[in-house]
This record gives sequence, C-alpha cells and structure tokens, in this order.
Amino acid sequence: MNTQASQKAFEEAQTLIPGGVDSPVRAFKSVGGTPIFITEGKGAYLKDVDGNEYVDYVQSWGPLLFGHRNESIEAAVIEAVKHGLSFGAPTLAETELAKLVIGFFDSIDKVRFVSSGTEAVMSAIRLARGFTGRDDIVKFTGCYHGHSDALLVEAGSGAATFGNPSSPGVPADFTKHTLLAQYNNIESVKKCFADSKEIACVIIEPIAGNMGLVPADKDFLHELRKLCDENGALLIFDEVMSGFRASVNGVESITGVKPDIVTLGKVIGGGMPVGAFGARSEIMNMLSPDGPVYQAGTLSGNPVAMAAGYAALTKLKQNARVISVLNDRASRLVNGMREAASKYGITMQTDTRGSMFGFFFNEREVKNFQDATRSDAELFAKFHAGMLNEGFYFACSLYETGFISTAVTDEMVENTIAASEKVFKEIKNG
Ligand code: KE4
Repeated sequence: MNTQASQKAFEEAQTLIPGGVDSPVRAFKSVGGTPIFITEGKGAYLKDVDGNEYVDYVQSWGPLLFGHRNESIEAAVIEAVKHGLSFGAPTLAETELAKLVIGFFDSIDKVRFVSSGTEAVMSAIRLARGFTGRDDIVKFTGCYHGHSDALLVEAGSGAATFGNPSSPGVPADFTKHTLLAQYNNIESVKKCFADSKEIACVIIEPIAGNMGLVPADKDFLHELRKLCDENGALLIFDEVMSGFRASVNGVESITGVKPDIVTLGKVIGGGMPVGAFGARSEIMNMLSPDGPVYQAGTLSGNPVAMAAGYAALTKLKQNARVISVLNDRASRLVNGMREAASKYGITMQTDTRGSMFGFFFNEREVKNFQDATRSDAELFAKFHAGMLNEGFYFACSLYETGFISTAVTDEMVENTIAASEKVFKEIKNG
C-alpha cells in the first residue's frame, strides 16, 4: 500500500503540531509506521491522501455508530447550519436532545451538555465533590476518563500506551485526592474506603474500553454499588465510550446496577463535539445557576452539534435492536479472527459488548490492566500494520477498543477475517 502522501503530510504536521497530531493516540507511536492522513469517510470506508480505502473499525474512536456521512445525520447538520452556528443562548435543540438522553437512562432525571468527554467527567467529579462535601475520589488503574488533572493517574488509552500513566505537568497536590483500585477487584476498593473516610465518588468505566475491552464483572459492580451506599459515596459510570455502543439504556440496564451519575459522549454527538453528564434531580440541582457547583462552556449545547446528536439518538430510538444486530457482527468478526489466528498457533482473547469488540494477543483471560499489559504488543503492532496494508483500519493501540458501525456489512466482516488469516500466515512465516 502506497502511503507516501501520508508520510509527507506527517512530516509537515510534525513541524507545526506537537507529534503531528491533535490527540496522542493518533500518532501510531505504539504500533509504528506513519499515521494515515484521511481525506474523507463514506459509510464504512475511510479514504486517505494516497487514495487508499479502508474499512473503518475505529469510527473516530466510537462516535460514528451509523458510519461516515450518514444521510439523516448529515441532513440534520446541514439544516442546522442554515440557522446559525452558535448563539450562546438556550435553544430548543438542547431541550429536545435532553429529552432523548433522559428517556434512555433510568438513572438520569436531568442532563447537562458540554463539548467533550473530558469536560463531562471533570464536571461530574466536581459535582460529586460538591454534593457530598468530600474531596477524595477512587478510579481504577487502566480506566481512562479524559485528560483532566485529577484523573490522569494510571490512566488507560493513550496515556497507557506511552508508559507514562501519571503525566508530567500534573502537580502531586492535584492527584493526592485520587485513590487507585484494581478493576474487578472489590478488595482493592474496600481498602480505599478503609484508607479514606472522605471519598466523594468512585468512577469507573463499567465496560472498560481504554485498556482494551475489559468489561466489569456483574457481581463486582453490584458490590461496588453496595460499598458506595455503605460509605455515602456516589458511583459514577463513565459511559463516554460504552454509552449507546453497548446498550441504548446504559450498562445499568444490562447489570441492574444503577449509578448516581452517568457521563456520556461520542455517539450522543453523532460525530460532532458533545459530552454530557446526568443524574437524579437532587444531584443535578447542585449545579450553577440553581446550585453552588460551578460549571460552564461557551459552546456547550451547540445547536449544530445538538442536531447531529438528536438525529443519531432518534435513529436509535426508532430501532434499538440495531445494537444486538451489531453485536452479532462484532462476535462473528472476533470469533473468525480468533479461529484464523489459532491456525498459526497464535492465541487471541476476544470479547464483545454490543457494537464494541476487543482482542488481546494473550494466553490468559484479561480481567484488569495488569493482565492487559502482559499482552504481546509487538504482535499487535505487526497485526495492525498487516491489516492496514490489506485495507482494514483497526485502533492503533492494544489499549483501545474496536467498533462495528451499521455501515459495516457481513461481507466486509468476512473479508476482514480472510485478510486476518493472510496476515497471521505472513507473521508466522516471518
Ligand atoms: P474526550 O475528551 O476524548 O471526548 O473523552 C474522554 C473520555 C472519557 N471517558 C472515556 C471512557 C473515554 O473513552 C474517553 C475518550 N476515549 C478516547 C479513546 N480511548 C478518545 C481518543 C483520543 O484520546 O484521541
């Protein structure tokens, strides 16, 4: 595959933008090679500056559940643009999207929109601290909740990839209230509550997608809920990635565990910058201007972004079954690749949740970040490069999750499996 134009573009970008990218994971650092510069997306496909086409299993890291340039979402954006880009004043578009989001989540009475997942989580943490009057928070090693200071501690996603989980530039004072626990290990959470009587909240990705795909055990989540109740702490489900990807009604509908606050992003913006956090009214009413907890944003609830999100969630409301259809496709994909790998003596651990899929080149099941780090990163890099060369665009880090959009067909999945067999054969034959 000719990627000369991408190489040239990357060289220039690196002289102007740190690392040549506006978000670190895009730099292909952990898999090697040159990041592909994209010119356009259409349906299931991405096209790059060299004219190559790829089946896209990243979908902008999750937002594009309906693929690139979905007709109804595109039409909604174009129509919204004709009325103006931003007003910094309330619009009916925000009210209508709020009704949709609230309708999907039993745990949400009120919701506030922001412009990114980071902003949603940062605000949710401040809200939990304001509501409880406590300062400490508990997060899990390997979970990524955006790049706000207090949460950039033993984070997953790009931070994990670079091996500097606790980033420079974050003063120790800013993280001294952040306690760490191990995913799927309730004893480690009990220790946090033994160490601090000032815990405002426990935040978790209930389906972790930033250490690779590692779902929390149902029993673990139930015990987490019980611990929070016993200690007067709030439970935050960070569903920025899993929201509307694993289920249209949240992980709460899958597990029966109801969080106090939910953070959302990605799919709810339909591809435009939207984050959100929601909770029962008692908690949300603590937010300014009604309550004392301050939170704000110039482009929060941007009408064009609201229109895109409204179109996306309306499609889900009209056909919630789409998630189970996508799960069938995701399962076929990972099962097919796992079978292909086994033909060449390669072991893959695979899993899916709704339209999300994950795989590790690992001999053992992955239950937490420590397990994930024992995966074969070098083999992952070879697989990623091989599949890219075959025209399949997978996440460029083993600490990420793959996605199936409605634009990905059964035929594309079968072609992906066939390509993976070719790549595994090439890897084995050196
Ligand atoms: P953003 O600020 O990137 O919109 O959202 C932060 C965030 C919060 N919570 C969860 C569970 C998330 O997965 C994310 C962001 N996800 C990464 C992908 N692993 C975004 C990709 C990137 O950093 O470029």
